[in-house]
Amino acid sequence: MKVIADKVNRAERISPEDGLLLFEHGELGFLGMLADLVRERLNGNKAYFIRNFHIEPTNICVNKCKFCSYSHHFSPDKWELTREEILGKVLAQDKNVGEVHITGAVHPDRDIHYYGELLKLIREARPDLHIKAYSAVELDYMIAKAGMDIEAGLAYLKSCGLDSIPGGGAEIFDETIRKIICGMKSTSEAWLAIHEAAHRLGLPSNATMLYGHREHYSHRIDHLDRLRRLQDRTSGFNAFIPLKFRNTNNEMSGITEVSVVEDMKMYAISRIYLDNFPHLKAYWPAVGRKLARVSLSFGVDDLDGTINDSTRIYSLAGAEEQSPVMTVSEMREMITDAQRVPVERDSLYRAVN
Ligand code: V47
Ligand code: SF4
Repeated sequence: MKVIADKVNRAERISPEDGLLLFEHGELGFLGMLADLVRERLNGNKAYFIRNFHIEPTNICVNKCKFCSYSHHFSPDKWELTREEILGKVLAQDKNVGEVHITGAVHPDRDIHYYGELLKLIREARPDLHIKAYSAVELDYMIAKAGMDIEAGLAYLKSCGLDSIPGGGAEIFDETIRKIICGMKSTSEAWLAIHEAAHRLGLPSNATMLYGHREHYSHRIDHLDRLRRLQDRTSGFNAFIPLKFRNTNNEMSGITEVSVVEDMKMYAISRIYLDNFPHLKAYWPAVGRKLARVSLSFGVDDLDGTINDSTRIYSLAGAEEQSPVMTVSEMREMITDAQRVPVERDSLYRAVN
């Protein structure tokens, strides 16, 4: 532990073995202290938030992930928004809302041209809005369906208005566990290749990890390590977002959710391990606002956004926030309460206002 602390102090990279040791034997206060050091080195006293909203176009899905409470396989209804409904959601937003995050299920009948036209429609309605859209899993399906290669597909979507890619669909890269919990989904290799291609085209992205289910600590380190190696090559990731598995209303409901201590360990070790990721995000609709507040002391510097009650992925899976909305003053208050300076950001982490 002393050797690892010395490395972190000297801003030296820790090894996979060090990371595993931290998971297995690191005491929470010690991990928090090291993570705080890394966070402060990268982000000073700032903690970020953004005014954003989500659009979830459909819950009709070709896949059947066992942890999913959102898709039509586990919901009483099957639905898809029309273009008019999507446009209505965009037009309903205040002009200070700077980002839309679009992600949903993998619809069997929608192809890349449908999603490209959607981007154009949104771009025309709000030329200033940053469009962060389509997880690598959605992209993989729509690009393959069009018979395009990854680079051509992404370049087409970029030309329609795509600005960046969200981090969903990464789940857990270890192939054995991935097969058990979401065997039908795009492979880990495909997820990584799509993000790498996006970075080459100048589209930044985020990365996530679903933790607290069937995986072992070694699988978490393997996941972090594959991301760290990709980021070494491209520097295209903005943020890493650990996503705690929530067990309501899905095929994995028999698995007990991990403790808050485990959540904070996950944040802290992610911050220490991913020394080349500028930001660590706590997605408050998934963990609840109390835990998001605590996470600011375990390496987190970004609380995502105001959301405006526009996502159901987590409320359906049992998260505390059933109608997630956070006002700008609540964001500021939460951050100030943690002795940080609140910074309203745009999608590229530039301060606004
Ligand atoms: O990939 C689904 C996760 C992800 C459950 O890029 C679940 O800024 C826990 O990726 N328990 C989609 N997690 C959401 C996502 C995301 C969220 C916020 C910000 C960003 C960003 C990306 O949600 C899926 C999956 O890992 N998920 N079901 C569940 N039961
Ligand atoms: Fe479909 Fe995504 Fe749910 Fe998997 S997690 S079943 S890809 S909506």
